[in-house]
Amino acid sequence: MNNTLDPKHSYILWGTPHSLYTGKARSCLIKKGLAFVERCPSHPDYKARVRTAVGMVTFPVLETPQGEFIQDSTDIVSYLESMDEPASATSVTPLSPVQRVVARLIDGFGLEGMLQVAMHYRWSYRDTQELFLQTEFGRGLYAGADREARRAAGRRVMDFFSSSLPILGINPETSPAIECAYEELLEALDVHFQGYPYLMGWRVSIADLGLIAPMYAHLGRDPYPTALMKKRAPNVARWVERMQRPNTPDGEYAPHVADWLSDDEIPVTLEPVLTLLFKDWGPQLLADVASYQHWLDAHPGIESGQLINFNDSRLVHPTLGKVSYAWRGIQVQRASAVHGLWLFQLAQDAAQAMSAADKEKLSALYQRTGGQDVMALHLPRPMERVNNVLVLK
Ligand SMILES: N[C@@H](CCC(=O)N[C@@H](CS)C(=O)NCC(=O)O)C(=O)O
Repeated sequence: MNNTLDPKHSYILWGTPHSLYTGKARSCLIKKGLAFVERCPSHPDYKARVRTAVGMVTFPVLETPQGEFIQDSTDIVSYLESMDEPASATSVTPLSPVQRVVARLIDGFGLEGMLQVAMHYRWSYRDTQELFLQTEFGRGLYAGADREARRAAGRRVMDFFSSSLPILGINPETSPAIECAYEELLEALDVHFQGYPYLMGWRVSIADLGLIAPMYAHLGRDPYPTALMKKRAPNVARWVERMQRPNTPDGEYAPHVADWLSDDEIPVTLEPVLTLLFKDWGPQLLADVASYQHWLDAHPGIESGQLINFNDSRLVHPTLGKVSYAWRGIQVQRASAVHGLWLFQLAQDAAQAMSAADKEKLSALYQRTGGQDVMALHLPRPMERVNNVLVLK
């Protein structure tokens, strides 16, 4: 693979610093040691080439040296993985079965299960970080030297994003529970990162790439939540920094072999993190699966290739309508999140492919971490990504 920084032949990552999903793709490129340049959608080529190729205004998009355009942070990681030998040192997908399923689950939780907390801390504290947000949203849209023009460009789109809070179930009733859940997660992660540089141990994996999505752009970069993270969980803040750096020997930890744990083991300190994953993402997944079933029932005979969305629009966050579920003592009402189901399906596919003995080991882990109900879930019909959208398989 071409690994020298030649803007004509290296990867181009189309995205912005403040974008949640771009953070996953960026850390993947960095950790794999690949040469890339990052370009904002304010670049004239975005409209001319990228938007046309992808068929939507969204990012991240990876432009490969061969001229392909890949949208979706998970598809970007899968593509980059396909360029590596599975057993190579730069692969980020564990080969052993239990580790693979756990890493996939955390990937999905970070990307979709934590969207609510990321958006809460960005927009519920808008007053305290207004200028930062204007500048960052403007950065993606305006490339000139006029500071006020950049801020104005940011202001023009911010209301669109902040208005999605009710759709995500974020309101004064749910906000205290969202914050409580996040602070518990920070605590569990801080304990974990005391002992290990990465979620799955001594080596970066897709689990880190999923979790860095909300933890970098929103929770580890916007002023209000960054201060919270640094004050409450400095080891997590350090991991966020580590995810922006190439793989280097970690002198701050005791000497170790830079790999995942042997014998398909999961770090003991990751179990409290998994407990929170099941507790906090589980009710949403259950409700989203039920909503998917309901949609399928309402469309008998629906064929493979059918767009999975409440209408025919190609949306980056498709939904099948409203869901309502009990969570941490309150009732959450929000739009169902189809994309989270696809990510969950990736974990379930890995779980299905296991041997009976490995399934038993995984099941023991779920029992210790309260994941039985969630892992008993199955998508009533598989989905796949075709032409940058989710469709029935
Ligand atoms: N599933 C996509 C999500 C991409 C995404 O939501 N990107 C944001 C920018 S960070 C976006 O395009 N938002 C516009 C919208 O929600 O319509 C991925 O993983 O790349």
